[in-house]
Amino acid sequence: MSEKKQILVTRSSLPPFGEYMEEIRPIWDSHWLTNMGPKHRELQEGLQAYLGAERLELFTNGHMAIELTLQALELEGEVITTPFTFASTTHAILRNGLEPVFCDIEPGTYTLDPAKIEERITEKTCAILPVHVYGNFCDTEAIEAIARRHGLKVVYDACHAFGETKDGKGAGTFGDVSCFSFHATKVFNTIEGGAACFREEELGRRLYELKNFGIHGPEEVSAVGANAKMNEFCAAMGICNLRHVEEEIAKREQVDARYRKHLSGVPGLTLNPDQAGLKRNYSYFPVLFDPEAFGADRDEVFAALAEEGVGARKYFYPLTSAYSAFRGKYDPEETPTALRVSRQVLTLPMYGELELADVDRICETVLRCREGAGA
Ligand code: T4K
Repeated sequence: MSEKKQILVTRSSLPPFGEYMEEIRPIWDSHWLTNMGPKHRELQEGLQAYLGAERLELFTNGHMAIELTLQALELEGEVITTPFTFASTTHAILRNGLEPVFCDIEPGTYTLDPAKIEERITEKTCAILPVHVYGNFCDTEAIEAIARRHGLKVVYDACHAFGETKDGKGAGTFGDVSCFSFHATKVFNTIEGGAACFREEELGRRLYELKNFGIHGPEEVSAVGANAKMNEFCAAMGICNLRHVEEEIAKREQVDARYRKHLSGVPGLTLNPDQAGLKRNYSYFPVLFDPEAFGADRDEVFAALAEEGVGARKYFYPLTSAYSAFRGKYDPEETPTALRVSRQVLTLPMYGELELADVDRICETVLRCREGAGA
């Protein structure tokens, strides 16, 4: 009996081994391993240009970029946000002593629904924290108009939007701050890493200090910061991967097209939408399964794929508002669209090296789950 080939939801993209070795040689020679060294500075400049950001600070990961951004903005009170996201978004709010106020998402893009934001604003609201989930772009115009009307800050969780442009504008140019993740599972990785993109010089100074314990000078610590500095080996990985990222995105586009060839127009399946003016990065391939119309529910498809050695994932189930950590403090029923999407969504494997024949096999398994398909 032959062992089934295992396919996981993603696979880190890596540069050629020799290229990385060359990149880290100067680190060996200089013994300068971390604390904002030359590789850190080089990657910072490269990313600033690539993301179209006026200013950019690097961090150990996307989570610390968000958490320290909220701290640097000196926010107090309530933050309007989406529960349809990774733990990080909600945790960053709570770890700053702020209160998340969960707002529902749009059924088409799964991003924060601007029509539902204003009813959630109170005198305590200080900011909006939307997520460009799966690289689907938020309605930035509507969100930022609301923020202006009410004097609120906007911090985008852009952890899924690396390299995207909306109407020609880089994803790093929106809101007061846009935060990115460069985790191993992302389109672009620095092993672990992240960045915040922004315009204000003073904010940059605060972020720089907060990621280094709040150290202001050799004899002054002016804030309660953390240690969130990207090290030189991670920066070197980023420098290499940045040279290949367009190639990675182009390969993912082929994978996306192959999935669509098999799954578009199938009753009961909803694929990621087309968004006018958006240059995509193809970071995820989410599919919603409507059990009535498709004939099988998300969990049945998940199990069938697992049986075939395919590790699809339920990103993002459960909603963050339903986490046991919060002991029933929030009510997921208050965001019915997010709740439905979280129960129907499955993200299928997506990475540049994924073979198209494997995409065919994954789709065959998915389609075999339909009622009466003769599995
Ligand atoms: N905001 C949003 C919206 C996010 O999605 C995330 C992170 C953040 C904020 C915070 O950014 P970071 O602080 O993480 O930079 C993964 C990632 O750890 C996480 O970065 C990501 N979102 C989340 C959606 O997915 P897990 O627990 O599902 O990862 P794991 O270990 O199960 O890996 C998934 C698959 O990736 C594996 O099956 C195989 C592959 N893989 C994994 C690793 C660790 C590799 O190929 N290489 C690897 O090194 O969270």
